[in-house]
Amino acid sequence: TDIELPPWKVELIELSMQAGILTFGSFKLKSNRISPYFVNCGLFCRAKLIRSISEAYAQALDTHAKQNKDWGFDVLFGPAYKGIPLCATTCDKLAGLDEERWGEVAYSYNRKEVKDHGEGGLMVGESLKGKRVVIIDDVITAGTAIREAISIIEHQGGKLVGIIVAVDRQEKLPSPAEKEGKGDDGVPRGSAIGEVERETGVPVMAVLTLADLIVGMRKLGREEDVKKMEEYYEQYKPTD
Ligand code: OMP
Repeated sequence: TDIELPPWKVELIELSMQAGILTFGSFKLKSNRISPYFVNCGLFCRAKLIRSISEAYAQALDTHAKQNKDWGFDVLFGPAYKGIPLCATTCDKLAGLDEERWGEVAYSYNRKEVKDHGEGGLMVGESLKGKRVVIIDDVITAGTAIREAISIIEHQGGKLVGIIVAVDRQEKLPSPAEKEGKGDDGVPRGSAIGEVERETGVPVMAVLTLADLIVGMRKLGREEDVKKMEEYYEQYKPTD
């Protein structure tokens, strides 16, 4: 974790801490792991916060496209609920960055309950059928939420070409016992992101990683929290 962080990352981490998006305590995760930190992207709900995070997503997507000339996408899919404001605001920022390249990109999201009147259906926004789709989501831990989003895209006839999240927690895949709530078996495993990349063959991009959060918190003088994050990382760090 000796990496130098660009100033915008330190600022984003500081803003997130002030807004309670990045919090410290004891949190039970979807994967049943108990974490000393939690990232609540639902709280990017104030003007300058949603602006910063959507700009960061847009920058990351634009940079990836510039570095991979044959890569691009038609639709940004934001899984309900937390992905919904993210896909809309990031689309807007993409057009602002480079209208020529991104002006025709669309967004789309799913409903949690299928609507049975009016236009009906599961999806809102651009159809995914035959389109190149990028998933935009909040946090990856074990990859469960992302897998659900991937299966929606498959059902809708879209072609997944990438995934972007705000935070990659850089954790190893859970063991079968862990999934049943029995705790970590201490066996080394690959990362959740690596596994998703192998399964899908598409890039998984992250605005921030746990390593970034650690460096940022250290810069902000929060040594106590840094220690807890490092201990947690030691327990769940992936082999890749
Ligand atoms: P996985 O499905 O295990 O990858 O966990 C990711 C999901 O867990 C996210 O989409 C969130 O709903 C939630 N989560 C957070 O929002 N922030 C965290 O710091 C950790 C989690 C989590 O439960 O792992």
